[in-house]
Amino acid sequence: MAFLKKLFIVIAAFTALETVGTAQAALVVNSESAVVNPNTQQVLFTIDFNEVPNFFLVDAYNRQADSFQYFIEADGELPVFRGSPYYSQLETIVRAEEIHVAGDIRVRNVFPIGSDEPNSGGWGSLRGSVPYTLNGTVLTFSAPLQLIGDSDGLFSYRLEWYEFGEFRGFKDNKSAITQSVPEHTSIFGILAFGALCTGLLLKRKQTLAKSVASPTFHPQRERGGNKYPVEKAY
Ligand SMILES: [Ca+2]
Repeated sequence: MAFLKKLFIVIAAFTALETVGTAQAALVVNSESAVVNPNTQQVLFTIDFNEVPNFFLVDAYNRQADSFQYFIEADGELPVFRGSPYYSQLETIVRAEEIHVAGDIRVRNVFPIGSDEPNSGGWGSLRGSVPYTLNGTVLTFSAPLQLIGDSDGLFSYRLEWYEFGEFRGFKDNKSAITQSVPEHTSIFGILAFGALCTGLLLKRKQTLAKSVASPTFHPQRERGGNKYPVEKAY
């Protein structure tokens, strides 16, 4: 029994160590999404990390402490890495690995691979860049659909994340589209409400005018049962 007790204590200690190690070691993406607004033609990317990422600390090889990349595939199919070479179906690379250079997220062409542009990470030429917002562990940024190489709002992607250039994990997903109310409908709604109000107002005015022109019998008034005391009328 004593042996078993010792064994349990050892196992418990290892488990505790492992838990602490996991919590402190690796960057993890808890959740993420890419939501397209068809009215604005913008994509809102959101990532919720397990800890506040550090994009400005770099090592001797100019690799960021934390970074991520999106691999965009405009046809909307999964997996995004298919065919030969594995990146042949991709349209765009979205790189957080270059945040430490100019403070923004860069959007690059896939081809030509091995471009010698500085900071490209071996991917193609620079197409554009977008700012991001970091609120605690939640990072968001918006990009025009056109900039990420899509036209209909339906695309698939792989999100990978890294620490000092070391691969830490990935998520494959597809874009979602917001169910927004078309603008013309809401304007129509406002106009319809306005017309209804005007109509009611006119009707009320007409009714008032009618009652002034031809007073009707009010038994309450005749009996002095008004809201106001009779004296006030004099
Ligand atoms: Ca598409």
